Amino acid sequence: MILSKIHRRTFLQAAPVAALPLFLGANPFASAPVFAGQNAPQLIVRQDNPVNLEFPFTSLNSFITPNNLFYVRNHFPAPELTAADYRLRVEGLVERTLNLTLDEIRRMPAQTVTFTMECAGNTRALLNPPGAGVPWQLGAVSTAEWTGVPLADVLARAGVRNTAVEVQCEGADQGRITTAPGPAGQPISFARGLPLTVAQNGVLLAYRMNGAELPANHGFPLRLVVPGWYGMASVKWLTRLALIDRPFTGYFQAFHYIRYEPVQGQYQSVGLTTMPVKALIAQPAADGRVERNSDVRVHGAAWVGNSDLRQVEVSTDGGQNWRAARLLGQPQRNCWRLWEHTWRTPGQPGRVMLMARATDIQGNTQPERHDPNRGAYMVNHVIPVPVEVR
Ligand SMILES: Nc1nc2c(c(=O)[nH]1)N[C@H]1C(S)=C(S)[C@@H](COP(=O)(O)O)O[C@H]1N2
Ligand SMILES: [Mo]
Repeated sequence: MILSKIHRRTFLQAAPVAALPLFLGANPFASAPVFAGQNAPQLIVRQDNPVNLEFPFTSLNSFITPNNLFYVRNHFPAPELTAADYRLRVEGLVERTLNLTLDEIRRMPAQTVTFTMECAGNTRALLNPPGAGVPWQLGAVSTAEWTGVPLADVLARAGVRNTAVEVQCEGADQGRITTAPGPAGQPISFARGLPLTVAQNGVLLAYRMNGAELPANHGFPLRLVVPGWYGMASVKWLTRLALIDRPFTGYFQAFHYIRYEPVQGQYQSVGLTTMPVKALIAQPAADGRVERNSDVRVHGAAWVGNSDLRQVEVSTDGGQNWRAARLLGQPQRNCWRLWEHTWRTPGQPGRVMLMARATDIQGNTQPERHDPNRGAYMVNHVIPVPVEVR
């Protein structure tokens, strides 16, 4: 099987551990696979079963991520749904219960949105110590053009009663929770609650991805696309929408994808929503080598959910001095922006720490350190990238 081949190749290319005087603690990339530039980029296997695949971020060279390189985050094995048998059930606090076929959904007026989706656990493997969960490094983030029907239109067709406050969105994938703590016994499905105000505003029921039919691993035949929000909101293999009169408290809502926030001296759990501002460096890659006295292109991507970027800055001296990077292309709401900076390398050989830092139009910038109240989620602090000048 092709996956085991990728698996072997990826894990054999462990980078050497290096001494890093400028960074507190260990090299965050100590076990990072080095991208071999001469090979065609491939997804990096982070977990076999269920399959979890990372976009090889160091190969970033286009705004749109091709479907075969778009990261995959599955909690359970992908269900095998067929277009013919598929139904979307809309029920709960509605005037009319619906059982829509795929054809009925496809016959409704379609829209296309481009959206950068990031898993809330992206970059957690670079925490020190690494965060628990799928060990994502840089690439649990990708950008695609999604085509489908506005969720608002389907909800209008069902007629939402005015007591409804949320849409409970359920996928057809199921499994037992084996990692404690979790609900024991019966299999559960992946389900999330979406506030109606969000559900009726720019959320899509997508059946196409980058012009192609939605691939199996990305939710065939129908998935939610919630622009600006972390990926967990974009429920795949969507088969049921239930209008409910209180916030949903299922396992993937109340136990996962939360952070803690002090409210009057007490810590309360808060569900994750939109992606805070973040920039990552694609090249040079961690532990890469560059020639001294030369011009080197430092480049990557930066994004923020439900806001806009103001600037991306680059430091080539471990965070002492910062220079504005060049933002490429045009800004697009809820999409990453590619950026670059030309770095004149030092005349002397040695180790250098590269950093990138993005700021949004509200002035929010990336923190220097991870906030432990976010657990292994929402990792958006500045990530130092060690590079060897020779
Ligand atoms: N039904 C279902 N939907 C799901 C998931 C899942 O496991 N099952 N994973 C979620 C998470 S955590 C993320 S980050 C995105 C990933 O979407 P992708 O696999 O298309 O990249 O899907 C979300 N939707
Ligand atoms: Mo995720």
